[in-house]
Amino acid sequence: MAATEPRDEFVFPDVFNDPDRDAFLYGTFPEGFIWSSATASYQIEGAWDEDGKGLCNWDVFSHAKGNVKNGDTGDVACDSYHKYKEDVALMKAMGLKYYRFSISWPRVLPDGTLNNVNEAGIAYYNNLIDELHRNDITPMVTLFHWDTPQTLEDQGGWDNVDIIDRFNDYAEICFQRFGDRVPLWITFNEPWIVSVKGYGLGEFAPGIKEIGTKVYRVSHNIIKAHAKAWHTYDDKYRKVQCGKVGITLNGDFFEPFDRTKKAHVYAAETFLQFCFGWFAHPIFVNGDYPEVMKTKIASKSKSQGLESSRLPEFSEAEKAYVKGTSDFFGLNAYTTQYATDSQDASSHPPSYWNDADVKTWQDDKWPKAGSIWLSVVPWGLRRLLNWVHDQYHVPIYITENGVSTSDVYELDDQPRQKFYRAYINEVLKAIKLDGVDVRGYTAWSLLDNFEWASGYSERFGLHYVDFNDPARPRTAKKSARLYSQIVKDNGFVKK
Ligand code: PNW
Repeated sequence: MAATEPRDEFVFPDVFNDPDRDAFLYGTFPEGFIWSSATASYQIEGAWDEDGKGLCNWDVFSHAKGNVKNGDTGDVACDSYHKYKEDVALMKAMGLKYYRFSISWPRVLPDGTLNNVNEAGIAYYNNLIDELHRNDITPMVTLFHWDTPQTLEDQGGWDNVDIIDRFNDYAEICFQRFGDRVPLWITFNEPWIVSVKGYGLGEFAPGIKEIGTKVYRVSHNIIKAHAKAWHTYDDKYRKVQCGKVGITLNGDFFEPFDRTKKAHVYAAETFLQFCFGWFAHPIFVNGDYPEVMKTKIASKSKSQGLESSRLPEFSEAEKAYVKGTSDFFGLNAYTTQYATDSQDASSHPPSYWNDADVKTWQDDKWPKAGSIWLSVVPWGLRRLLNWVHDQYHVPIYITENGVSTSDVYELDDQPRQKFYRAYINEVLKAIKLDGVDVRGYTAWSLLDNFEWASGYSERFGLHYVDFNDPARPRTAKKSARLYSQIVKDNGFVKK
């Protein structure tokens, strides 16, 4: 190499140093690119029983012994119910123009129904939204980020078809009361996690373990509830409010372990369909599940002696109703796994995991984070963006991306700084080099917060929160400054 030629720059030179794949790209994002950060109601608000809020499933789940690490709960969390103005000031200081937060359903409708509308809860979100606008920050609002009203959970939660109408009522009151100031709505955050972790593995609320059956019914109802809320907006609110309504899906990227082997490529594709396609194929393609899911689950069900498939079916009318009900693809992306065909493909017990006939794992060499499932694999994000784009041809908003560190007080959070630099750079490559239509990027999370079953033991925040101090002081980590600089430059400028 001639001495004058610029050298490739790598964020993780020891692990990811393929010049074609990993070399850092300088450049800027399209004009108007949306830079945001995110939180969720149960993870930050606290005030679990204040001002008329009803119980949610996570109140009950976290209060029961053994469900959450160290017995942590969201009772106080970041106390954002009282400190929301401080949160807005943090975003303002970072130069962020969008904020993704979620509404607590039982704070607005304490028993989940329109029988009792909690005006104090509505006032809280009105105040938050107004405070955001005063600071020139646009709200991107998630209707359901996992905190189901307990009264509805007691009636079967997402396994009871009645919840579809209850959710639609709740969505509609949100459109009515907040929609004049909210241009972007997300119906559901990560239905995959709700189904698989909540009703399949029992690791998340409501703690049910029916991984072979209930998971498919729960997802079926969520897809219908999403479609119904989208239609409600489309029929009655879109014209006046001019907003967009979408869904946020999560999943790892699945990389064929050996791209020269057909079976590995097929396995990776199959698992992408089992994760994303499960929801995205009905909503974005044709109102129905991916063929590979239908075929595999039907044949496994048959061999298990069942009369019909464990995967429910959509009627023709339902297919037409569900198809095309999302104005954008919300993507939450964190990590990557290798995939191969499963050597010990089994049908027993009936299980979501066995249904796919795929084996997945992560490479020991990949950098680790503070969460067991999260390996740091920047190039996986670019591949995932390309996959979503090729499959669904819709605008993509990255609604979450971020990294955890363990529970230590560390303001110079090097691993997080490297993570954001590397991952955001892969988004730039997807846009500039591959032509993927990505409209926005959202960092998870604005604050350290209640990380579900891990409680406060894993920190995802751009800001450190001291959970031992009743005042819950927030302190910017260095990653907040780094992210703020990327936002200011609208990308990466060689200095
Ligand atoms: C997402 N996993 O959840 C959620 O939307 C956030 O509320 C959460 O705090 C964030 O990612 C970080 O975890 C996930 O175990 C929870 O693979 C668990 C997993 C993935 C995503």
